[in-house]
Amino acid sequence: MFVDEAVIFCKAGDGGKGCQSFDRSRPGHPRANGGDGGDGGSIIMEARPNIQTLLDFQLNKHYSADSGGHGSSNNKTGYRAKDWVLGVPPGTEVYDDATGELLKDLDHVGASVVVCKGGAGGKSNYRDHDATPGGEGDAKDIRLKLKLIADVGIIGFPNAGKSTFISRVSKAKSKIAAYPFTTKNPILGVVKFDDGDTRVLADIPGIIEGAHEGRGMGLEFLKHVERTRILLHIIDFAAVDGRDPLVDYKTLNEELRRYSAELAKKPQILVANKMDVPEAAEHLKKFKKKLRKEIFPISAVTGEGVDALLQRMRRKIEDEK
Ligand SMILES: Nc1nc2c(ncn2[C@@H]2O[C@H](COP(=O)(O)OP(=O)(O)OP(=O)(O)O)[C@@H](O)[C@H]2O)c(=O)[nH]1
Ligand SMILES: [Mg+2]
Repeated sequence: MFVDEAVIFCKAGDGGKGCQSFDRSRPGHPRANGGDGGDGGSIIMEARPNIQTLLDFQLNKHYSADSGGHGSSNNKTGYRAKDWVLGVPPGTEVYDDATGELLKDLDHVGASVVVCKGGAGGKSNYRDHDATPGGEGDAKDIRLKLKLIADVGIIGFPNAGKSTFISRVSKAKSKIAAYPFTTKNPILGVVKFDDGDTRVLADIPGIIEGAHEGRGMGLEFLKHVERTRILLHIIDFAAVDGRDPLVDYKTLNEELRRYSAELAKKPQILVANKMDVPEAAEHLKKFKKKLRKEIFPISAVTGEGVDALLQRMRRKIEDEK
């Protein structure tokens, strides 16, 4: 299951107590010999490859790191508790839920942030006049928001052929079927070019008119294409049941604009899909008469036109870098 938001409670470990003790082996000459307390463990979030969802954080919402050990006599220091490093998908934004402050955007593999710092171990009487208790570990609610990282976002109406396309050009297994909203979650696919270079595509659920009012799957999934460099806008040119590709094109862009002006400005490559259907050529002719924009005719089923599209896509990504 794909989960892109979660709130968890994190508590870092407390510092161990410093020890107050004396060596009294020489009568009349007590010597302080307490040990320091150990530091409590911190809680750290780190972006890791191969994690694609925040599902684990919906199932398990409490994370507390161990406290440090107390110091003891004979200058024995308490043990330092281990930090707890929680792996999250790259693209996870980490917020302090109470203040709404963005602590860090973990936008690449290896990026990390300490969300709750462990308490410092207390000082012993060996170090200070009087031993001190350890510090308290931080505790807070942390909100995690995942925005997938991909070079290309694939958008379009339900049934336009988005999943068919991503399944043809990558190893992604996006479910394909002749009914709307087959795709319920964003799916990433990696396109590999002949020279070994790769680009990441994101297939998201279809968008329909009124999506901004919550119709269909709504616009929620558009956040997963916010970080992409370009969009592939796939339009269904089979246009059965009296549909008009130009109306589809305009309607989808209007929904995009309502979601975010910035996203609406993102460069698009227009794709005329289902060109293997006999009526499609006629629909494309009409479309081109009314809209003078570059458009790539393809068939995601037969593969016709797909290579030319991929080459264009690759160049356009470079242009946007
Ligand atoms: N003839 C023809 N049919 C296609 C082509 N591409 C997709 N289809 C068919 O169109 C239907 C929908 O394809 P999907 O790839 O599931 O469409 P989608 O855009 O991912 O749809 P949602 O996930 O519901 O938004 C399926 O029956 C596909 O077989 C094409 O190039 N030619
Ligand atoms: Mg789909």
